[in-house]
Amino acid sequence: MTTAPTTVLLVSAHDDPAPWRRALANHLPEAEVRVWPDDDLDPGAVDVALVWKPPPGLLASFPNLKAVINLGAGVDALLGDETLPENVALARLVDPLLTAGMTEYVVHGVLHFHRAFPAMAAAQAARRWEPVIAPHTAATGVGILGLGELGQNAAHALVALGFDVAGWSRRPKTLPGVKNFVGRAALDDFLARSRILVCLLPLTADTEGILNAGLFAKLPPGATLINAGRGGHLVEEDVIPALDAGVLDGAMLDVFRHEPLPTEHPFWGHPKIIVTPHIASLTVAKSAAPRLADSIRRVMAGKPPLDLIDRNAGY
Ligand code: NDP
Ligand code: OXD
Repeated sequence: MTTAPTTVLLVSAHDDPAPWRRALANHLPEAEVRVWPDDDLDPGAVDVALVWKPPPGLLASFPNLKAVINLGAGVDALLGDETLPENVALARLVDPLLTAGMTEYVVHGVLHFHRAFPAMAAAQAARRWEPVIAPHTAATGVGILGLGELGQNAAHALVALGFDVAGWSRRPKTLPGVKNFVGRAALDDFLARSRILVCLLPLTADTEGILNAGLFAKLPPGATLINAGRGGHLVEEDVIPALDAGVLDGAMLDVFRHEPLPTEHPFWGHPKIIVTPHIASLTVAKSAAPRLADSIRRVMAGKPPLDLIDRNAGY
């Protein structure tokens, strides 16, 4: 008896399909990989969709779809599709290189602010020899909003550098060297000790707009902000007034409400804002494929995929 191959459909206008085809051929040779749009595709054949920002409504058109796996960690765009079938399991991506890349970005940003590189760049521009002596890392409180896959790894690297690291999450965590603050009730205490605040939250109804003037005022004066979560976390209009008032002393921003950030946006030219174009970390097909293959095999065996999304929590 011959069994039909697993049909995996790749849906992404942002990804080159070639590395995905190669990586899936290596790690999931039993699958037939199709790339959307595909005029010859039988919608009933699709077992699993691998997606990044799929067009709303598309996934509902595959009647035998068993699982959708998001090709990024953030699932806000996927969950925005109100037609997503209820009976289809949704999962997100966990990829060792995606995690490592985010840790590099966060460590770079934290060291940049901790070692006062913005002040030294300003001194250089004015040809002033002005040493700035940074405190020891142990005297600098770093607070990470979101202690998931990415937040935990970044926290671990910052602990290794000696920083005084705390993390905020919904459920309690025990992580070596990291003080854990749980839920809204603990947020103010967490903020009060966060000289450098890093946002690695998912964008959900609970976290939208969390980075706002009220929150900045609860940080130590002159704190700095690194946002690599989502643009929707930040109330953009609150940033420059907080910098002008000295409430914040700098911001490194990777994600924005409108991407690409419009050329006329005031963030581009502000001396205390570093803009990066949503590159804090990227999915790498070759490193993501082994776990995706395990996950797809689980689905085909009737089990839930790895890294399931909780639709109610929104991540
Ligand atoms: P995870 O789902 O692993 O972790 C999310 C963390 O946020 C968890 O610790 C969770 O708490 C916490 N959290 C969620 N909601 C709340 C809340 N209401 N209050 C307190 N804590 C909350 O996600 P990842 O770490 O994999 O990714 C995080 C985000 O990073 C993504 O959603 C995406 O938006 C962003 N990202 C950005 C990239 C970039 O290049 N800029 C690249 C990749 C991701 P708990 O542990 O208790 O569930
Ligand atoms: C992600 C991203 O969520 O790239 O993975 O932003």
